[in-house]
Amino acid sequence: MDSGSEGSEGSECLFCGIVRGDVPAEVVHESDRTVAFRDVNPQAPTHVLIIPRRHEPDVAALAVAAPDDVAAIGAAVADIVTGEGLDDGYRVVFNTGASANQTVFHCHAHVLGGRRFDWPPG
Ligand code: DGP
Repeated sequence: MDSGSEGSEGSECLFCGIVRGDVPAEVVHESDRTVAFRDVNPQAPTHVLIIPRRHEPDVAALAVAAPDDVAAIGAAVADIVTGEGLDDGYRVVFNTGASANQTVFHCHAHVLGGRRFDWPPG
């Protein structure tokens, strides 16, 4: 199973590697439950990924297994909005499943800001 495959975890999961510090990342925020770092392929002037330290494949699975981690992601969003100066507006996205272009199957919230966003999304 490759590093981004559904169900991978532990040493097989890219984002678990970032949590452990084995995979380098530009970390911008940490809490006891979350790590946030800049996306390697940014889609906006600010593009931060927030991940739970716990490995779950998506936000729905995380909500079942560890609802406090979902709340911790929300709290991290608030800190990142303040830290990155996104008070004018920003977008939080959980791509979930292959048809929504999820490519890394360790739950992550994209926090995007610094430009305008269209609706409906593409
Ligand atoms: P998604 O398509 O929603 O699964 O988003 C996965 C994101 O992860 C994508 O925007 C690119 C980012 N990404 C993939 N590999 C790495 C990496 O090694 N480091 C960092 N910082 N971001 C990564």
